[in-house]
Amino acid sequence: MAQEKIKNIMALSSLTLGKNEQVILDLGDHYVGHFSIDMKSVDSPMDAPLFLHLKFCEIPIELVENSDDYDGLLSKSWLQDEYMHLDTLPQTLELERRYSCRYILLDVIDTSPKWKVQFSNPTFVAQSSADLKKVKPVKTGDKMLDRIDQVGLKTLQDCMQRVFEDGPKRDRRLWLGDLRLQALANYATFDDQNIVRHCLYLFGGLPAEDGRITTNIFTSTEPIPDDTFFYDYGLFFVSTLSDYYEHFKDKQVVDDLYESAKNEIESALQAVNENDLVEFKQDFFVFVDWNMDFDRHTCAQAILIYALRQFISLAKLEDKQEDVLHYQAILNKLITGAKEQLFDSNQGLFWSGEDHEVNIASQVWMVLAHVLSDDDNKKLMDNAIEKLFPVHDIATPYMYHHIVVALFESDHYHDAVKLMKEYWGKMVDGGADTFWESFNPDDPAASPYGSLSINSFCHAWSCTPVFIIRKYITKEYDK
Ligand code: RAM
Repeated sequence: MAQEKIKNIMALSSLTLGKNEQVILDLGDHYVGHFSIDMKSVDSPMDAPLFLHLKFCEIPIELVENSDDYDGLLSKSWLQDEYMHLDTLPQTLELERRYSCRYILLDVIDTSPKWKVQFSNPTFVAQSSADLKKVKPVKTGDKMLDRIDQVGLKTLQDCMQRVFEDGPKRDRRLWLGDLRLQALANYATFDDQNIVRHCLYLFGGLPAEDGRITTNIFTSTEPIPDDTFFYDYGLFFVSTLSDYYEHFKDKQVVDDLYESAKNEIESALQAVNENDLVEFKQDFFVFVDWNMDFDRHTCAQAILIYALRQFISLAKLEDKQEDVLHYQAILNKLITGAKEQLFDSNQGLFWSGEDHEVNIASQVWMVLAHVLSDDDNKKLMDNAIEKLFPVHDIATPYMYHHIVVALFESDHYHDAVKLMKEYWGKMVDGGADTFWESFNPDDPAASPYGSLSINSFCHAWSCTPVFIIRKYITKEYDK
């Protein structure tokens, strides 16, 4: 490793590197884009090719992890390493692939004993479809919240490419659960209507053969729907459509996608049993969070109620009276079912599944679904705070978003702000330039995929403080 720290990038060419020598370039912030660099040989004529390894890293820890040791669940091909032989120098190396990074490792595997390589003119051309200059940074009067907002904005910007990507390092594609939150964050900030409309049409226009809406779409070629389905993500198509209408009042999109939304509601209702409760008879998968160890039946019931309410407002908008009456009756039964069969009045909390498990996610989703009156929602969250806080074993900012919003919506302003500062603030204290896909403060090195190096460290579902702050704290955004 070249031990020198050069502050001026123009001085890079003062270094000559041979076998096993490395240099790290620091872009100063996280970016998504393309990299090129000039290279020439120095000393004797090149009597062997240059064997070069480049590694693009979002956070410093990726620099010290050896990709050869990777043994995680997802493909190793997501690790941003390149190995190449360059037979002749000088030349400009222009890499075709797009990278997501702040740090670039130039790792010279070998030159030859007789010559060395000299790098110059490193160039990173960053790309995004969102312009940070268009967004007014918030002034909350709290330094940490303001910093959380900046990091959140950068996260959202770097994930806004041709579509809303989940993460520009991995999986680089459009996921429905992520889209719902990205769209909300976008409304409060960049306010790009086209990108949300485009993503909604992709999901609505590319259903599976049975009409179900996929969880995610591959968008780097002709769009291809994936063959996986999550109960909650499918319902969030309805939710995203409804939020879009609420924000832009663009009825044409609702006209076009109403039937797709209705199909999705119909397919979700198939999981409701004769007691008006969601029961997973078939191979339903409900995501909610990357911690897979808690029961999700009550979350699924609440998410169905949440989305059905939004669907009914779309049915009213479309003037479908029959649908309004039909689905309102179902909604009433689902709410009664939840209150009468899932609520434990002794504890003042909802339980979930056959073992009557009490978990945070169930309370949070029931609050968000507004199954109880506002007063009872407040009491529910009081009980959750007393018995289930501090929060443990929640793996993602995605679920923390829902916890924080449930606190605000149940009149727990201070607990909400405190939790947001503790959780996102801990990533800021950990040096985050952009927020991470997964973060469990009790176990910061945890990964849903068994290896930290495959995690995405710029992941859009973690950017939502930009929405939460503007909606609930500075109240600049009112939807
Ligand atoms: C991850 C994706 C995405 C999320 C799914 C469930 O693989 O990155 O963010 O929606 O999991």
